[in-house]
Amino acid sequence: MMLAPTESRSMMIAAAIVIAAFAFAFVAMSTAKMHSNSKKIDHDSTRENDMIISSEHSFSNDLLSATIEKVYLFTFPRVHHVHNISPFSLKVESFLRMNNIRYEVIPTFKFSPKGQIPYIRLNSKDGPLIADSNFIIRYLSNQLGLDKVEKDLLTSNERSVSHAFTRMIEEHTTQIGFYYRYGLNMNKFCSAVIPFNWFDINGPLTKKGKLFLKFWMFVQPLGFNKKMRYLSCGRHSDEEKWIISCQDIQSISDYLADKTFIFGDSATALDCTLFGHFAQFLYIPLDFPQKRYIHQNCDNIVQYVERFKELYWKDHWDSAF
Ligand SMILES: N[C@@H](CCC(=O)N[C@@H](CS)C(=O)NCC(=O)O)C(=O)O
Repeated sequence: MMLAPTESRSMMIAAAIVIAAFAFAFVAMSTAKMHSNSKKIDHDSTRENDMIISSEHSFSNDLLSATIEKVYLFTFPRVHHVHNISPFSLKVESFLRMNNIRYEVIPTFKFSPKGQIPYIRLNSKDGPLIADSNFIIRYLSNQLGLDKVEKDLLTSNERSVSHAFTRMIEEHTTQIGFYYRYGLNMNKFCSAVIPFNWFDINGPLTKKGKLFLKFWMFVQPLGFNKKMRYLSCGRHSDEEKWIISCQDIQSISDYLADKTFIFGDSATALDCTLFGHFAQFLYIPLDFPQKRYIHQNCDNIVQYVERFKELYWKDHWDSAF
């Protein structure tokens, strides 16, 4: 069917209008997106600046003006051999014990707003919350003046070492240890340390508790192996993972040498960190490659971990099991 010239002209005009409308919408949307991105960038850079300005604290004024009467430490329930399966919780609890801070452990599977364990609440079970072991220690140190003590005790070089070793063991060495126990040996790990009623924190053994344990044993290896794929150290072969994590351990052993604690005669926050992580390798009855390495090459670490446990945990370590 042929169109009359006037009809074909009006169809072309209609098509041109539709195309122009689409083009306009596209440009408008792109501009809006660019605008919102630039706003986002401004917002982010402002936040970053705030963080830099307040890098000493980065805690709210409410938290900074709080007095600390008692600390409630929210963490997983106790386990066999290593007290807590979270090295980060062991570290915080060690810090509380080392500094004689009044505390109570609240066993839980409820994670912090950051999606992790441990966290603390101040002065009551629903008091102000602080999440992440390093934030907790920084906050308590700041509030109780312990940071000044540590500043007087340590040189600036030692403080840099403390920072670097903390990051290394938490973000690298221990992640490889987690991969060994969760990614490759979840069943053996659970049989070794997890009490059969672990998930029954509020009462006697329930069907639900048993089911949770089964579910966790199924999902934890999947979740952790997925996480490992996103970590740079996860790209190496297993053999290489053991080697690079043992290199971390060797560097700590070399630095510790024959000192009582990592920086000499007095224990500091870094000793709490190292204890929390090494205790996992040494006391969990699993054949960690890192454990074998420590026993063969780093007797000073074995002695050091025992020394710390004896001094700051004593009978409390074994009391419940
Ligand atoms: N940076 C955190 C790490 C805490 C952490 O990794 N906790 C583990 C339990 S040991 C956890 O909550 N994992 C769950 C997750 O990260 O999704 C800290 O120092 O507290």
